[in-house]
Amino acid sequence: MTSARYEYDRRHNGHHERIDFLTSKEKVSSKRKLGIVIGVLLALLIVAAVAAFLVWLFVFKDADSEATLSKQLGPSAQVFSGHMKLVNVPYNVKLENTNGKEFEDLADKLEAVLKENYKNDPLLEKYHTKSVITAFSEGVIAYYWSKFDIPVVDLEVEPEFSEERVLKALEDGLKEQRSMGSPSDIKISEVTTSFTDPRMARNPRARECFFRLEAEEMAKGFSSPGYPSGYPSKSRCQWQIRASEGNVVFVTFPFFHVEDDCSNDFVSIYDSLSPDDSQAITEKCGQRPPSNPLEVVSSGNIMLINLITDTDVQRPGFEAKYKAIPRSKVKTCGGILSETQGVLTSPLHPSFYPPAVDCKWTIKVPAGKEVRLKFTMFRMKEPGVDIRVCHKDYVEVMGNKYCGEMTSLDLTSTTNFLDVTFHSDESYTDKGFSAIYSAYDPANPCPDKFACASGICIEKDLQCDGWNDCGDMSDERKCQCEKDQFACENGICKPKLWLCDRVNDCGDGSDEKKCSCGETEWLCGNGLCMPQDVVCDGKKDCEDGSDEASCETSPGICSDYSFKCKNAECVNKVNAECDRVNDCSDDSDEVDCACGTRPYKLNRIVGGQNAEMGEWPWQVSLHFKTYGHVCGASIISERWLLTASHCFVTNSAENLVASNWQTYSGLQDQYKHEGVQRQPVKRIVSHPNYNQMTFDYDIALLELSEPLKFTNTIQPICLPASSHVFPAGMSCWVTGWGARREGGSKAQLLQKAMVKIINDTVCNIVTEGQLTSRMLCSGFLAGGVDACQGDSGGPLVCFEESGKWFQAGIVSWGEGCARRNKPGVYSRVTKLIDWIKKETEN
Ligand code: 4AZ
Repeated sequence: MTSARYEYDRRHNGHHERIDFLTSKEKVSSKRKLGIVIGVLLALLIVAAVAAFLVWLFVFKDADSEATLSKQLGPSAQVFSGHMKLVNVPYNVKLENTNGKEFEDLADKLEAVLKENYKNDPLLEKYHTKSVITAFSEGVIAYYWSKFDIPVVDLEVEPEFSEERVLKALEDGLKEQRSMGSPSDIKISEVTTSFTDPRMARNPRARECFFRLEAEEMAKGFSSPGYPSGYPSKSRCQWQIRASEGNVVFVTFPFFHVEDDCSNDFVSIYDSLSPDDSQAITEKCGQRPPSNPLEVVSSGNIMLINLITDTDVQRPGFEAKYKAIPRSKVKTCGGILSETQGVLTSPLHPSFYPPAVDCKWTIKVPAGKEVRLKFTMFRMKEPGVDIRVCHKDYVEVMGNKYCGEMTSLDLTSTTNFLDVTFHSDESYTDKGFSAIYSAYDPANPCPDKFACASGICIEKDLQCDGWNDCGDMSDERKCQCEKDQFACENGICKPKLWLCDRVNDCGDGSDEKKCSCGETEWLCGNGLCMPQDVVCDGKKDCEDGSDEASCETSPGICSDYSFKCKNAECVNKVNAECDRVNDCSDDSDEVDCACGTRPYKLNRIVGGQNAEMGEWPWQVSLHFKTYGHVCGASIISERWLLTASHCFVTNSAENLVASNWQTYSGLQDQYKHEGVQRQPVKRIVSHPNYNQMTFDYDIALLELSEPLKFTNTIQPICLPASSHVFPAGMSCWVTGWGARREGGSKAQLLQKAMVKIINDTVCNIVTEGQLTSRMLCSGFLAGGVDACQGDSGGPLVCFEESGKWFQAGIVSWGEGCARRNKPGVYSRVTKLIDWIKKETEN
């Protein structure tokens, strides 16, 4: 500050001096005249120097900095690849051997033809540096790539490179060859070209990490280099796979683990022998669970697999199995289906369907009946496709095209015929679809059931229960609302308890409309109105703290809803901990934040409730003696698990003996223990205030004998600060191997369910006053979704905007499971966090 002011004054003084000098002209002595001449000369000199400086600054310096910027960008490589059809060359299997003389001779000639053809375009000729023939296949088809290197100084020409331009030069070459005769003895009838990632361009004659494989009926295998210890960084590997004519190539990857970020490392698969974008089947990275292997198939008898690794991050890589399967098995699809019910799937489902396939099924049911078609799985995702248009791969039913990913699709015909067509184009394929169809009587479409407008049938008691069971709301219209129900404006009935709970239960917002407070009032989460000035006054006025939850920082004021930093500072920001922003001056809000993420690549099971491998990596199964799974728990650190006290404090003293328990982390299927870490319990720490009668303080900690090793499927959950707010209406998830219905048996596969946080007033009413401040309700008052016996101790987790999962609750109790107006009750972690911290520190 001081030095800045000093400089300002100095400049001002100098300025004044110059003004004085130029304005004192009245009486000029000869001595002065000389002084003036010298002064003017000096001034001219200064002006010239300033001008020279400005010229340098704006002309030369700019040019300099531009050159520096360009140097940072580096030269550009444009690569195009495709294939050429040769007409007068007989096919010889020896051409498949990239090291043989036959390959070399023909490749050399074609590489020269390509070079010649680029002379048709001065731009292409100037920058063309290399063309390489990578393979031949029957036809005769030659696969090539061409590279154009643009030096830094010419980077502005880069946008002029296009597929059309390259194709035109090559086609002009074909025309010349027709009119004037080819300079070589080779005739080309057809050529394609497509932009290609320069990293794919490799010369098969340089043998390093290049493989030619012959697919046969019996499956054979190959794996990425260094598998399973880890592939080398900066790998460029290629596998050319061929099958004999009349077959297609099928490849499955029983193990697949490549770096998560596809822009670094990836595997790309082509329905061609050149890495031609327009023939790409798929591009994948990340890790895949064995239950969801990548399985691809070619449309012809060739396939190219590329592995590109760029960074130093090394993953195990992949293991692949390949075989030839008769084309007739893949391409024969569709037909007439005349049974009254049946199944239809995309070719090879659930493997990826092949590129370039068309199928048509005609479902024909007895006259007078109609067809109901229900898709149980639908995944036809492709980059750059607008799912409203579906211009690439699609399923077409009754004039409508479907593509992308859908969780449910139910269709009904208007006659006793229904045509279903499936189309896949040359590029990008996916898992396809599976659908079931059945005939129904339009006069009585749903015997003993309710018929939705869409034609599907649902159980009768789902009608007018406040839930959109049909998917088109037809089960919730024209309902006579019960006494304890509220009539939404759209005609749906919802429980009165749901009025003004900040959740749009009606779907049209009418249940939340008439609860607005006056203009000068604030609406609390429980529906009560408070004067506006209670908001952000540092005091909790609403029962749910909503008046203090979303305040901007007001330094110095500490309320129950402030995050308390280690240095005793307060941050008045909602959910400041682990939100990837340093709010405390000592950064203590962002320590211990390696939690709440799931690194495993996921694949959703449509319509199901089975969790996937790695989806809930903090979930633990607690096994008691020989009884198997008894309770759930969550990982909160390498050594500590969080669970419910009622799993241990029972009428039997045995439950409190640590050695009677085993913990299973990384588990999804109770019978599959691959990648699972089994750990005995060293110590059970149950909350001293746990009350067996009321379930108050239903929380316990398990100390493990050995620390867990975190992996993609074993990760800790984030614990919320005591100030963390999980507002009513928030969607959270509960997971466990508990019973799938009240009184039912335990699940073999980990189950997941989305439940909503319920406001405390409603929760207290529905639990008949049994709620304490250490409890919270989550679920649906309509019932149907809930935790159940065996889920106890497991986590209720919520995804925060920061991109992390936080544990809001511990499954504790409830009246039965999934009953109407009887939501699940959970131990409230925010109220118990201080105890957790105290017990687990050091
Ligand atoms: C139990 O017995 C249990 N519906 C857990 C949760 C719920 C009910 C019972 C909540 O472990």
